[in-house]
Amino acid sequence: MNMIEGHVAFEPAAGIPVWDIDPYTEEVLLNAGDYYAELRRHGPLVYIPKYSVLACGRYDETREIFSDHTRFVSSRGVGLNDFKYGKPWRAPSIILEVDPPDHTKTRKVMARALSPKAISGLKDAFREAAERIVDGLVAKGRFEAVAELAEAFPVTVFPKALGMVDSDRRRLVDYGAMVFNALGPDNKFRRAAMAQVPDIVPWITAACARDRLTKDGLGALIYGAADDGEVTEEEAAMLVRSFLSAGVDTTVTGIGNALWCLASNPREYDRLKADLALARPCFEEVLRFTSPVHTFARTANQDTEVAGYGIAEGTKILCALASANLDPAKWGDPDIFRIDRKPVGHMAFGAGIHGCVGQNLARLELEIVLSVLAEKVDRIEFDGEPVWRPNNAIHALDRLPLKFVAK
Ligand code: OVV
Repeated sequence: MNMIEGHVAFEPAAGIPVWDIDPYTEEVLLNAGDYYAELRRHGPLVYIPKYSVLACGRYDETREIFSDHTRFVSSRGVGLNDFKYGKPWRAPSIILEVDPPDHTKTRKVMARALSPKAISGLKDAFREAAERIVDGLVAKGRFEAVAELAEAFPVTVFPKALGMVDSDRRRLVDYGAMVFNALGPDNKFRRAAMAQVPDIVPWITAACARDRLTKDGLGALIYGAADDGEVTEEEAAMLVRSFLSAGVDTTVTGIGNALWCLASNPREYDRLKADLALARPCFEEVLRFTSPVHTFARTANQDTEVAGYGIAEGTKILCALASANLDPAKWGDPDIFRIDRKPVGHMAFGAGIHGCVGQNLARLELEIVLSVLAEKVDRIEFDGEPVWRPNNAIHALDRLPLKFVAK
C-alpha cells in the first residue's frame, strides 16, 4: 500500500480534474481567495496529486459531504491522517473524531452543557468582561487587537465559564492552534505545532481533571453526566479537553476577524451602531465572509459517488468550508460584506451531526462583544497593516493594529 500523509494514495476516478496545487503553502493559506475561486472553477471535485486527496469547494457538494456522516466518516480523522492506519498525535477526540453510535452519546452530554438554557447564566459575566476590556482600549486609543481584545475576551470569560481553577492564556490559545495545524500535512506549520506538544499537552490534560474544575461551571456539568452514568469519568475528562480544543482559538479568531471586517467596512459598522439587533446577523456574516475554520476533511468509508464522480473507500476529501461560504452560485454577491445578509446555511459551523456543538456559546460571546463595541466605540480604524497567521485549518489574524475613536 502506498501511503501519503498518513492515508492510502489512490488514482482518481475517470473524469475528475487533476489540479497540481499545494493548498497548504504559506502563500495559499495567507491569501486563499484565488485558490478557492480556482477550486470551484475546476468543478464539484478535484484531485490534488501532491497529497492524493480530493477537494471540494462548491457549496452544494461541500454541504452534501458534510451532511452525510454514513458515507463520509469522522472516525478516520478530519485531517489528512487516516486513523485506520496510523496512530494519531493525541488520543482522538470522543466527539469530533468518532461516528455514531459513539458520537451520539457524547454529543448529547456536550449539547446539554452548551444548551441555550445552560449558557444563559453566563451573559452578565460576559458583558462585564467585554465592557471592562473595551473601556480600557477606548482609553488607550491605539492597540494591538489580536492580543488585547480577540484573545483577551475569550481567555477571560471561557476558562471561568468552564470552571477552570488554573488558566494559562498562552497555552490555551496555542493548544487550539496546535489541534488545527495538526489536521494538515507534515509541513512547517504542523511541525512547529508538534514541537509545542511536550510543553502544552500535559498542562491541558491536567487542567481537564475533575479536581481542577469548580463545581459550578460547564466542566462540572460534564462530570455530572459521569455521575449519572452517561459517560465514564475518563470520558468526561476527554470532553472537557474538547472544550479547550475547540472553544478558545475559534472564538479568538471570530473576534479578530469581526474587527477586521468592521475596520474594512466602516459603513457596515455605522449600521451596527444604529441598530444593535444587527449584532447577531453581523457575526453570521463575519463567519460566512472569513470562515474561522477554513477546511475540515472527511474520509469515504465506502465506494460511493458525489456529483456523478466515483469516490473509492479510503479517499480523503478536503472540504473547503471557506470556499463554500464564498460560492457565488449560493450567495450571489459573496465578496460583499453585508451585516444584514443573514447568511442562513453558511458552513462556518459545519453541518450535519458534527455541526459545532458550541455555536450558541460562540454567538453569545460575539453578540456581546459586538454590542459593547457599538455602544462605546464610534469608529474602528486600522492603525497599521493587519497580518494574517497561516494555519492548516484556521483562518486567523496574527496582528491587528487598531484605533478606537470613542463615542
Ligand atoms: C478542532 C476541534 C474542533 C471540534 C472539536 C475538537 C477539536 C475536539 O477536540 O473535540
